[in-house]
Amino acid sequence: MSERLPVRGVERDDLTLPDPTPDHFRWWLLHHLQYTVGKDPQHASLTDWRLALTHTIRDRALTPWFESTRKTWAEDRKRVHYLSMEFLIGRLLEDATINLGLRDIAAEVLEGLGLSFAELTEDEPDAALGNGGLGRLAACYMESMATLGCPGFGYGLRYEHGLFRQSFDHGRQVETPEDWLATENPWNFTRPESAYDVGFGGHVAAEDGHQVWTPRSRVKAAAHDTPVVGYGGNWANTLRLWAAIPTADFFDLDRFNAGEFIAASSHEALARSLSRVLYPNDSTESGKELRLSQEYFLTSASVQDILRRYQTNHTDLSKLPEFVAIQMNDTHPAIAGPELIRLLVDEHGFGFDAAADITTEVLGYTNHTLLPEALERWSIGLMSKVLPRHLQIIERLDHREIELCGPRPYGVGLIGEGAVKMGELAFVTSHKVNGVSALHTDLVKRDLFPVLDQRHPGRILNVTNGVTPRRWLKLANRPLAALVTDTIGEGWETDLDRLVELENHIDDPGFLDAFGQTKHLAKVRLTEWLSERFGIDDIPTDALYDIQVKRQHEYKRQLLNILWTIARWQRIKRDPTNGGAGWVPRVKIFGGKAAGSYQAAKDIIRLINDVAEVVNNDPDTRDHLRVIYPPNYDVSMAEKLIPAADLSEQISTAGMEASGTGNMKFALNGALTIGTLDGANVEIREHVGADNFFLFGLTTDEVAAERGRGGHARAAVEASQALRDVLQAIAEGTFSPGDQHRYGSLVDNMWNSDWFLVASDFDSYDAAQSKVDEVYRDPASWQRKAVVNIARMGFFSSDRSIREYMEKIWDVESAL
Ligand code: 26V
Repeated sequence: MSERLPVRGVERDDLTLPDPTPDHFRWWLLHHLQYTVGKDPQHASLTDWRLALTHTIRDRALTPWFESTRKTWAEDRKRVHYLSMEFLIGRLLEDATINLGLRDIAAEVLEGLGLSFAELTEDEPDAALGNGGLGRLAACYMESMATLGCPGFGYGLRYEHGLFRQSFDHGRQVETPEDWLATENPWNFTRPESAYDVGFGGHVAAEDGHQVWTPRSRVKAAAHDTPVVGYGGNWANTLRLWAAIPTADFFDLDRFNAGEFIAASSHEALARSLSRVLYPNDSTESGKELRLSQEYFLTSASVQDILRRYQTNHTDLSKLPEFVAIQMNDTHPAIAGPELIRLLVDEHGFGFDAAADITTEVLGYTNHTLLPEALERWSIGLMSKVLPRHLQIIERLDHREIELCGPRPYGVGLIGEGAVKMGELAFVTSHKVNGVSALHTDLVKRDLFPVLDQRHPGRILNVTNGVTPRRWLKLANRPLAALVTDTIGEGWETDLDRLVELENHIDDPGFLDAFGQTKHLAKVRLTEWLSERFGIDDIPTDALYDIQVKRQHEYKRQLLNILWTIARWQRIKRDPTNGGAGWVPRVKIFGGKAAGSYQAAKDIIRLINDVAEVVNNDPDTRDHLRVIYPPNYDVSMAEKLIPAADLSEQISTAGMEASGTGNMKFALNGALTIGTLDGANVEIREHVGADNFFLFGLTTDEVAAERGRGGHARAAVEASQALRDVLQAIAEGTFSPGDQHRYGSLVDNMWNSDWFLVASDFDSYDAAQSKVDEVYRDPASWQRKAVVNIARMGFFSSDRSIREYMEKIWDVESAL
């Protein structure tokens, strides 16, 4: 059935495809349309052609995929396994086409057929198997690992429904289910032979001195593979997503025969729910049994798969760390420690300490947030119900930590206040723990794990995040990418530090002008799309594009941005000519989803839309100020918005944004940042220089001090005339006619609480925004700064990040 059959007479290169000529490519495309998609070219739809193109490109990805797999086996190489509950991959077709070097030929052939490459690629559903930064980072890292020839796997869940779709109803966010699997997905290879049972619940009993776990139920995890091709097509790795399928014992034939049709399949429904839907990152309420079960489902299937693969050509499991590295993307897969120990002890006869040592050498843990509500804790009650054997192991690990490092202060252990602390668990079962920016890593050491850091010196390290320049420059911004290539030659795609060579041209007016044209082109392209797609018309293309796109969260302070926008509107109304100087026209663009149950964030979305309604329809200000909020921000929308930005809003309360990665994408596309000293903003500013960054706001330490001052909110509001005017307008119902109290609690919060220090930073932000206007009035000066930003972005390539992981955490070498 699923075993390999020995074959004869098939040589390695028999089926390897040569580089295609346009004629070949055309032949393959028509072949796939007819014989794979099954459509007559005379009757094929856009989707039919897109599927045919995908198969044509996919064919070319398979050779490097097979070759990479063979080479890894042949050379018995160490592999990296990136475990993540989220992979926010977006569309794959154009990315794969570019990485395989087929973009030009594909476009040419399609044009010859009267078709458009852009239209075809736009037809692909955007795979949104993630919430935001953490999931998108996983996708960038998969692409960089493939580009660098780092042998590896991504392991995740194949959610039937990714992140919900967002629409607006009279300004209010409405969520509807997302449906990316509704159409056939040619990138998916189902691997029924790679399936594992994952147990849940039940009990543990001691037998002959061993602990034996008898789960109450089992769910089968079935592998679905997607090839991830690196730039240049020299290497490809696998993204393996698990789908939950009910096993035979999930269907109760006795009950069915007794006429209990629904009860007979209730277990089946439970089993399927494991990979049914992605959790939005708001779930602060406890009792999320399904979430814990999803985490274990991903982790157990992946760890079993990793051991199975290792044992294919190894017998000695104590050598596992020489061949296997597992990275935990936040604590979501942190049950990997106990799971690996369980398998080593219960199924392979290892002693507990040996198993724990092996596990710790294999695992690494990346922390992505300090927000208390996002630090996972699972109650003892839930753990003992769902994972009783793992709870035993965690208790033992907790004792072992004391055995190894001595007595410790109260509150430091893996278990506290009736719950397992997953961050602490991940920490003690990993040989390396990393933060995602220099500042964040300092705070991980200082505030999150100060005692564990002392007890395990050197375990915490920093690896600053990065983004892939293939998707975020070459794919998203073709005109700018072409200008870069014309100016410094090829090769920057895999050696992003070479962008510094652009600085040789910052005094060349011709070059600056060419850069300005690429920016203008991106604005034109964006406005056309906004008009076609959302009916948002007449957006000026000669304005300053000021963009904030990211998940809606109070700490990210979209509120600060919209309050300032109101202040601007009031000023324009008060002084239409700006004292004769005129106003720098601004297009303010917002994008991002709020988790369905996060009311405060949803209120802010509504306020932004309400403000847009008033401002955009005000004939006094229309020419100087627009506010737009296209719904359903996703990876594909980011690819359109980011290239058009002049100004990148990175304005979180200092100390709260672990890194940010949008900040890097914007700067790489020549936007200047207005930002706080938070996350990777700090390093971006160091790289581009203070003159080329609009800094404002309190620092992390000042934030702590300010919060400690009684009445800080009221004091800050009272100190700012501009802010008071804004809050008064909101409170009077200026943006909610007939519903004066709509923003009552928002305004009240500003005066009386303001945890995120919007008021405290308002005037500083306002001053930075004035500076923005001033610089923008001198196009050459602005463009010079923008180009310096691009030129200094080399450090923020995810290739650099992945090289650091390979060297400092995974101890793995490139196979290329
Ligand atoms: C928490 C939860 C809680 C339960 C339900 C599902 C869920 C999903 C995600 C999270 C935590 C998300 C943490 C996160 O996304 N952090 C972001 O990571 C980025 C990549 O390192 C970083 O750039 C952002 O600053 C950081 O907010």
